[in-house]
Amino acid sequence: MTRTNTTDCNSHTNDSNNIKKLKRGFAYKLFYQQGVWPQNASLNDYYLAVSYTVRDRMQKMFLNSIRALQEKDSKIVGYLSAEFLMGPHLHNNLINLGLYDQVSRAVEESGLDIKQIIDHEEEPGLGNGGLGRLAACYLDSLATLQIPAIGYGIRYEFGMFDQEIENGWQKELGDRWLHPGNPWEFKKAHMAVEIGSGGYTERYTDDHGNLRVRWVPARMVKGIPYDTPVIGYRVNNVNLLRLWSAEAPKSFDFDDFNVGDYQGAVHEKIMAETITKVLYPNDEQFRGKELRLLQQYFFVSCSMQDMVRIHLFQFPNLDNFPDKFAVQLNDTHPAIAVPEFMRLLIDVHHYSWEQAWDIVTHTFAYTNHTLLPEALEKWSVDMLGRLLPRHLEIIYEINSRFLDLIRIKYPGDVDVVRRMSIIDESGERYVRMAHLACIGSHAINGVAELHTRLLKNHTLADFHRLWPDKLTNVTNGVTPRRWMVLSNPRLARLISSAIGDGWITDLYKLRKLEPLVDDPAFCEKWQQVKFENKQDICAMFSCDCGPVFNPYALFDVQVKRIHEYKRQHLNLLHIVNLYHRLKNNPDLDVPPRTFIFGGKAAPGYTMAKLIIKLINSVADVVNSDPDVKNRLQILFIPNFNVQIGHMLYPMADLSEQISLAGKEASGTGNMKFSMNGALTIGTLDGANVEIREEVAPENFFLFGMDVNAVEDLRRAGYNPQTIYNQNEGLKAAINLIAMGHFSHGDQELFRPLIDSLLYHDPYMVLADYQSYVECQQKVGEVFQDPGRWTKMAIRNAARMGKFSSDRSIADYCRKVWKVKPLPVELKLQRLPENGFKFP
Ligand code: 4GP
Repeated sequence: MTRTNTTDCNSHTNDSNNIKKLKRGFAYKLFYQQGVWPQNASLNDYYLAVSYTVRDRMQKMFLNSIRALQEKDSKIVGYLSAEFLMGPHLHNNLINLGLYDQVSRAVEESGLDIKQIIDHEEEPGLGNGGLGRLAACYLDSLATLQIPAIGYGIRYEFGMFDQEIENGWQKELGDRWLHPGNPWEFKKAHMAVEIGSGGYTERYTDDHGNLRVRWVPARMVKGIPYDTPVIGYRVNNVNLLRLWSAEAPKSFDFDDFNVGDYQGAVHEKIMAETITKVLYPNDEQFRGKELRLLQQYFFVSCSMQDMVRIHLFQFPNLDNFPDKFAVQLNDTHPAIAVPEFMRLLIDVHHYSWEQAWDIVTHTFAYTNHTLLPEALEKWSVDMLGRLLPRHLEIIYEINSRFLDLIRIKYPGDVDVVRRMSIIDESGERYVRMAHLACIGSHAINGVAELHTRLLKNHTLADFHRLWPDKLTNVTNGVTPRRWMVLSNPRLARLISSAIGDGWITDLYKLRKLEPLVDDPAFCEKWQQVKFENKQDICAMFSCDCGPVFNPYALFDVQVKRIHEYKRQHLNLLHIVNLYHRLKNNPDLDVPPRTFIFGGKAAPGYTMAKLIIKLINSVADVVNSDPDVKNRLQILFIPNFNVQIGHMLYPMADLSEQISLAGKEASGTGNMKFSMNGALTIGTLDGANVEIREEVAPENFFLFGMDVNAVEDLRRAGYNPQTIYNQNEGLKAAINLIAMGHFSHGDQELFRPLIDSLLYHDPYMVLADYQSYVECQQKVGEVFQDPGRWTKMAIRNAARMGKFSSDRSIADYCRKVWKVKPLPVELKLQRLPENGFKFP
């Protein structure tokens, strides 16, 4: 898996030649593309000039990759995802291209600062959290493993909102990622496709006497693809992220304009462009908005039409489509692809129902990402029928045939028919998208072993009983390129100097670190890396007014979306308890701790927003209390995103993975922390279970109930008040909050949160409290033995092989997609001296 004929060259002369060329490239781009003199250029101009220069270096590979696809009959993965949380591109591309050192020297010799240029990039935040970031890791691994793939999604004009903290509360600001200009994308206006909505369907007889159906949409919009090249690590393969943007079919209506209706003239344009305007910021919370359904249909139809076009470029018909494309539905957001592809096959390409269904069900596979019932998408039949009348007809037909099968399989069992139907008829009628996805796919997977087991036994139990081989597990993974090499260069250097750099593309090689736990010099270097990473963040946050963080403290970090099931409030109860104990007993033998939080709350999720306010309120009091100075500090880092993640995972000592067992499908932050040498405190939930298996129980701080205990407790009748009444420490912590200690005496502010914990506690925070506090006590004790801690940390990192997204993608390729690598050769090396002769 090495690149051939690349600019990545070792010799000194070549190096300096390349640097010269790069410098010339920057100047050229600044002059011709940005149109400025260096002395007038802004930082943004420099960023763009450097990025365009780097992008040019990818073009040769990009075009050769496309050629390889056209020449060789290989299968392509079409990854349909409403979210791709890519993170900044420049730094990643430099690393994958092997150009980081040369470009930073060229930048430096041009009088600029590479860090400043890299940090200037506005990251494309086109995702909410786990699901979108996973999609981005998978694109990196697909390219690195040389698997041809196209990621299909939406080019939201406004991605995830920016979070500011004002007086302790979250404030949402619009994200302006496109504002500075996006040097990484290519607009392909000539590949636009047309997308309908609304209207009606009609029956007609074609010239051959066949009865056919036609959808007559009321409105049309154009889908314009924007392509971002995705380069693998040190290979020639460049894949594609193709994001769709909506435009009106014509810019405005001259008739309206001429009669003076200026508003009316642009109305259609504005309406069309609304479709891809904004990402819905709800994580695992279904909201049933019409525009969201339109977004889903829009990008799915664009993508399916695109794949059909690519296929027909090579083949006379769609008979063998599933041999050419494996299409993954990343959750149910793209599940409307099932009836859309049926429509294309039957209405447009005139396949019979049976032929079409065979093609569809051999094409799609579906990944489920959540067990939360409130996250499962179900669209009102009325709305879906209004927006997509033909699709509703097709869904009914799919359902009717499917239910016939169920009736034959389970004669007389009306209950199973009701449960498995695509249409939920228990009240207002809904289309259950998960059922549609399951029925239309040849494979279904969960994202961690426990999650898959729970899908099999609960959420999708009926489907599993019907098709025992369809449901499989593919445990999530994350890319070590971004999450180690890019974000933790000190650690990456240390590891490579000890065991070589093979681990970057084969993470199991980290195992070679294990014997080094007995090498004191290595352990010392390991500690030094962590310490320097911590110092970096301390330097960023030290100012006259705010707390100065102590790099010798235990850095205890919880960064992820704010959600009650993730239990940031459990973490807080422990902090308040520790604070209370330290106040009462200044001699308490616990190590100093810095608690760090980060994460966004969905704008409409009141309780999550109140948790943010509580974190900040507790921070205000604790950080300014001289009694605990240097022993307890709390920091809420606003606007947690990929960029901030780069900084936080490498400096953590302790990773908080404390969700209620059975709620977190997998988690991926847990993997990022461990590979960077943090120890986990966690429940037996999601991928924690497998992380603990890999690193061994003695290197993992386990607490709390497992899924069975949770189930038993719920069945027995859970009463949080009993726990509160019996646990003095818990009572003291809750009372401190309730009495207004952290809210200037205001006893009302946090009452909804306290009441929820005391009278309802849906995520059983109180039930796990004591076990958590005891486990934290153990964490503190172990941390006071740095030798032991370091060994545990090294063992954690060393055993992370399984959690590389390369392993996940290899699993998908083998179990689900049946695709093979297509190594790309650089046939076209350079442009011909005399230019091309255009065909
Ligand atoms: C998330 C899950 O909550 C998380 O456990 C998992 O690691 C991640 O997907 C990737 O599989 N789910 C979502 C969602 O982000 O919107 O359902």
